[in-house]
Amino acid sequence: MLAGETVLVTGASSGIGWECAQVLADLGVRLLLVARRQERLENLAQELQTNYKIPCLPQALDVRDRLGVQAWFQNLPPEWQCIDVVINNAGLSRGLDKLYEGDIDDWEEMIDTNLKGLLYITRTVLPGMIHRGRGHVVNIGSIAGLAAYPGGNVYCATKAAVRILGDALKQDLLGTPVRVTTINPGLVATEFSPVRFHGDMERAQQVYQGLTPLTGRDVAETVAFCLTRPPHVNIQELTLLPTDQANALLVHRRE
Ligand code: NDP
Ligand code: 8X3
Repeated sequence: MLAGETVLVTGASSGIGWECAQVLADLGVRLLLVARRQERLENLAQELQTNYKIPCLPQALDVRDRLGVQAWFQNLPPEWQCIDVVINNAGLSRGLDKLYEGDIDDWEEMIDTNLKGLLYITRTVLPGMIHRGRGHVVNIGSIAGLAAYPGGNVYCATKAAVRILGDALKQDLLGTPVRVTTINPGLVATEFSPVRFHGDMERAQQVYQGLTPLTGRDVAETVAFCLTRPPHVNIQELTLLPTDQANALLVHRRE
């Protein structure tokens, strides 16, 4: 169903984005892979081209760079400009401080990446989708967008904004065949926690201690499920949690 379509994955150098690339490559799509770490993208592209014989274009891009996003799109080779699917996955959290003690640089980074970056990418690729009468926007939200947790403040706010933007975009697209899906994962074992804690691996590992988190592959397979529904079916929002997690605040840890 998806074979031959051009799929843009942001944040493809790690975690959920990296797994989305793997799962979608297996479905025979053409992959446009972006993130800041070019070498990782090139290794991934090479692996996918070899294993799945699909076209891949790895490109370094910082989604926070508004003009950079525009220039990136304008300079895409013509055969890559008709993007059928975008997976807005690039994102991060920084810190777990109380709001009144928070590092404002951390806030800027989260807002600029999770919110503004997602908007820049979406604004850039959507007109073509509408013009061609086909397309699907998948936004990776979070359980953190459904309810806040202590210290989650700005990260949770960015993910709540992703949900509302998905809802708003669906309304703006009504009457077009372009679909919009927001996926809200709970705890997923990726580089997310090491990034949140600025490389403090001990603290990062504590997040998943005593429970079985989701894997990036679990989320990627869910993305693939949403993308492969028939054209009249739009999964608007989907939350997936580890069995050991009930909500953003409540998890079950074994001794
Ligand atoms: P990772 O840290 O493993 O991956 C994050 C990806 O985002 C990397 O590829 C990173 O690449 C990319 N990225 C970060 N900043 C930028 C930027 N400015 N421009 C381009 N790419 C960027 O974490 P996850 O895979 O877990 O995170 C993916 C998404 O899933 C995020 O939006 C996150 O909020 C969300 N999420 C994660 C959950 C979890 O528990 N892990 C749960 C719910 C949602 P690079 O550094 O090379 O730029
Ligand atoms: C990532 C999941 O609960 O750490 O969005 O915020 S959580």
